[in-house]
Amino acid sequence: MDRTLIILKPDAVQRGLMGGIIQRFESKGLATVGMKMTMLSRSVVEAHYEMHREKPFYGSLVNFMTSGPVVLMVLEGNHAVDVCRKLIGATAGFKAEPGTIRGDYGMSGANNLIHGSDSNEAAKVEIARFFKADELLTYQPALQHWVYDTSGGKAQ
Ligand code: D4T
Repeated sequence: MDRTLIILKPDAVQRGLMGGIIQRFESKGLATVGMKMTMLSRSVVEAHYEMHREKPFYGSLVNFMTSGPVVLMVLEGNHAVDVCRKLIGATAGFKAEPGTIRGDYGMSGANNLIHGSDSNEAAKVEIARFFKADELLTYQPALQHWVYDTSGGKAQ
């Protein structure tokens, strides 16, 4: 099974969209193996968005991400990274397709509600950045054999 890091950004928390967003991941069949609400420090946000350091929006992005509480989640499932990126939609709310989280809930290219890792490699780094090993839980989701075909001994 693959894992991905999700951040419900400060606008999602302030707008009361946490439940609606989390519901989509649960309904899809992803398992939540880690979740916590916190305020991010500037240093951790700067590390997370290091690849954008030279971009004109970097300063406002760091300010935005540290402006209020966020929810950090680790979701698990087959192809979790790609599945979540599809559910999340294009970066800017005004471009994202209806039916996606950003397409349904957002208008902005900056206040875009949610982050999802963009590769398995990035997910590993990001999960380690935001979660200690003992904050990630291993358990058997009760409905897993209905979400997947597990008849061959593997979830497919
Ligand atoms: P994140 O990383 O937040 O999931 O967003 P994306 O993966 O979809 O998009 P990104 O890395 O290109 O952008 C990171 C972050 O920067 C903000 N942003 C982006 C912005 O404020 N202005 C911009 O012009 C762009 C491109 C939004 C998301």
